[in-house]
Amino acid sequence: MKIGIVCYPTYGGSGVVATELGKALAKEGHMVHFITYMRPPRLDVFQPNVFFHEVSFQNYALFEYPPYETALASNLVDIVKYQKLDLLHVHYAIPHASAAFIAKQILKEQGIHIPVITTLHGTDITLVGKAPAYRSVVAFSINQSDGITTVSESLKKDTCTNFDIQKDITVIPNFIDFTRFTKLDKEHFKKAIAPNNEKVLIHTSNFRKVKRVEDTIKIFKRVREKVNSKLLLVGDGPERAVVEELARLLAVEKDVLFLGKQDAVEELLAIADLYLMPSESESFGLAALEAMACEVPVISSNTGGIPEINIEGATGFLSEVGDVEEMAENAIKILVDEQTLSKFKSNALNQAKRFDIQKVLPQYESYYEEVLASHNQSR
Ligand code: GMT
Repeated sequence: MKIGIVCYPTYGGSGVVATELGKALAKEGHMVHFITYMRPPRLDVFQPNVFFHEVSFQNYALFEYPPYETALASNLVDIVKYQKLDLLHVHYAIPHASAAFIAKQILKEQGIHIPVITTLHGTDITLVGKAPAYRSVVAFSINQSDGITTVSESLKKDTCTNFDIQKDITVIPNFIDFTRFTKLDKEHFKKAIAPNNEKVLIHTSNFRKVKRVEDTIKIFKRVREKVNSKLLLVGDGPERAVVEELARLLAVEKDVLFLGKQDAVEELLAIADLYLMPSESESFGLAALEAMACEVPVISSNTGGIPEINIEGATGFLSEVGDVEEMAENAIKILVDEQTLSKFKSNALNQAKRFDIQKVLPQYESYYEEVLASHNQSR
């Protein structure tokens, strides 16, 4: 199949999922064309069957805001036409689903019929998508898609609650590539970060408000009172300065390491004992799943799709959003006893195996075939 994948070229979850999916499809022999404004970070080495098209757009003095959606739609028209694509798979509704809709209409005028699949990832529905500024276009373009998937049951429910969706939504969960996310031996690294055998807590995110990174500091302060420990904060974003200030205010700054954006997250997860995800909302929580694949149990909030991956009392614990007291107590419960910790670690790995890319990839492939077949039939 010749597949066009549209995504954000960011470190964030939707871009990562789209890129890893495309690379895995290419390994299966599909021709995969990534279309976005910058090379996605995980598209870092040459791979056969993978192509990258940088969306070209021309700025003009009149444009206070460059019309990316128009440029993307125009680029899609050309790429579909000249690369003879069979299918467009867009990740994150805004503005990808509506740009794909425009491209599809233009192509139809030219006798080219291309089905569009939209995968919803979370904030495109739960946060920004339902805002009045975007709502009607988001609803329209989701409904105009030939196929709709969400990354969790929870996001499917949220989508149906927030929008009047007239089509079936298929849930295809996010996945893990175990050739990359697996427990590595990084003892030398562990010694550098935790020279006195401290336990290592970790959080990775884009430091947006929705991640509640401040809560990781509040949890850590309580944990450190009982357990000799360090906190690694990986990533960067708008909340970072506030979080750094809080670490100083709570006098834990010496044991909190801000590592910034990192490509090899698996090398950091290799030395971690516990992952913290206190998010306000999370459609899936891919970062927690990556941790679990590296044998790191998870202390999380019980919001959105997180309960579909983190199992209470087995792979970690879940608490109400903001209940840092309970999150800290649960973290201590896991960390104080080596036997308990090792049980949670192996449970985390076993649970992550359910989301092995080898199991999830065929679900996308058969969904593509199903959408293509019904699209061809309806013409
Ligand atoms: O979490 C973010 O801010 C990034 C966002 C994205 O769209 O890149 O992540 C969303 O998609 C991920 C991949 O499907 C999910 O694992 C995240 O849970 C989801 N984030 C939210 O729902 C807040």
